[in-house]
Amino acid sequence: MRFSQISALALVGAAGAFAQEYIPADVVSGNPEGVNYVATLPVQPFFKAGSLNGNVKGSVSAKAGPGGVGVQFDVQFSNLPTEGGPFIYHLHVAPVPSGGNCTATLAHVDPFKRGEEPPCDPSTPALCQTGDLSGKFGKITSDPFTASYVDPYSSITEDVGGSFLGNRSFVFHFANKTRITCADFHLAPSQPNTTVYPTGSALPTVVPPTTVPIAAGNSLVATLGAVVAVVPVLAWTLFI
Ligand SMILES: *[C@@H]1O[C@H](CO)[C@@H](O)[C@H](O)[C@H]1NC(C)=O
Ligand SMILES: *[C@@H]1O[C@H](CO)[C@@H](O)[C@H](O)[C@H]1NC(C)=O
Ligand SMILES: *[C@@H]1O[C@H](CO)[C@@H](O)[C@H](O)[C@H]1NC(C)=O
Ligand SMILES: *[C@@H]1O[C@H](CO)[C@@H](O)[C@H](O)[C@H]1NC(C)=O
Ligand SMILES: [Cu+2]
Repeated sequence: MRFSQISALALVGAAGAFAQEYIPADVVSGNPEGVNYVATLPVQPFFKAGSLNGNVKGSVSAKAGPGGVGVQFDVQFSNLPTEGGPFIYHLHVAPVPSGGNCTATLAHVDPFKRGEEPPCDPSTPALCQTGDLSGKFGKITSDPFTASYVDPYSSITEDVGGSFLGNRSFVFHFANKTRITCADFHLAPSQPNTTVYPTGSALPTVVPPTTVPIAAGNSLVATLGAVVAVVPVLAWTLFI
């Protein structure tokens, strides 16, 4: 009896391990309209070496997704280091202590205990760490950089404790994960319910031709951006 019980448990365990490596994150509904959390980077960077000129400038803003499902993020960054990209950013578990120690923000928000490796596959975002925003929605490949997207797995209500971001922080990293700067989320004046973007989509921004490529690997992105920007101008010139 005991043997068969143990065998059954072992089988269930093995099947579980093979069938499902990760627990998919829950979609969060009931995020309240009119609640807006914003985290704005400080004037001084945490990582002071390298090619920084002052600090990276930018913010991550969070409000309810369409119908309260998920969180719409509006992110903007500029004044990036000229090397060490493409840069990544995540929601981190703990807030930033006074003094700005980004190490003390601890690990990524990961209520489903997925862990760091292998890296997030953006085609299966439910299996990524909920806080891995650049893993799911794109690394920072231009300066300035803006993006807007809805993450179904984030929360701005304390009822959903693990994925709640209001008492946490985000960290901005070099590609090699070294922490450059970080900021806490704070309640901000609510934003009107204006444009919402499709779940999981990035804002369709045209990269301005002045965009500076921030790493060799990104010159293609910058070139494509320039082409996208130039083609309509050519078309217009032919038209008039
Ligand atoms: C914003 O308004 C639209 C249209 O009225 C609605 O479909 C959407 O759910 C609203 N957004 C939120 C966050 O409630
Ligand atoms: C990460 O990259 C930055 C920029 O290139 C560099 O200054 C820093 O020393 C690197 N950190 C590690 C741990 O290699
Ligand atoms: C920053 O925080 C980490 C983790 O809490 C700690 O080990 C480290 O000593 C702190 N650094 C400074 C300069 O306080
Ligand atoms: C943030 O709030 C949530 C919900 O109340 C809680 O579960 C979590 O432990 C809090 N985290 C920190 C760092 O205070
Ligand atoms: Cu991080």
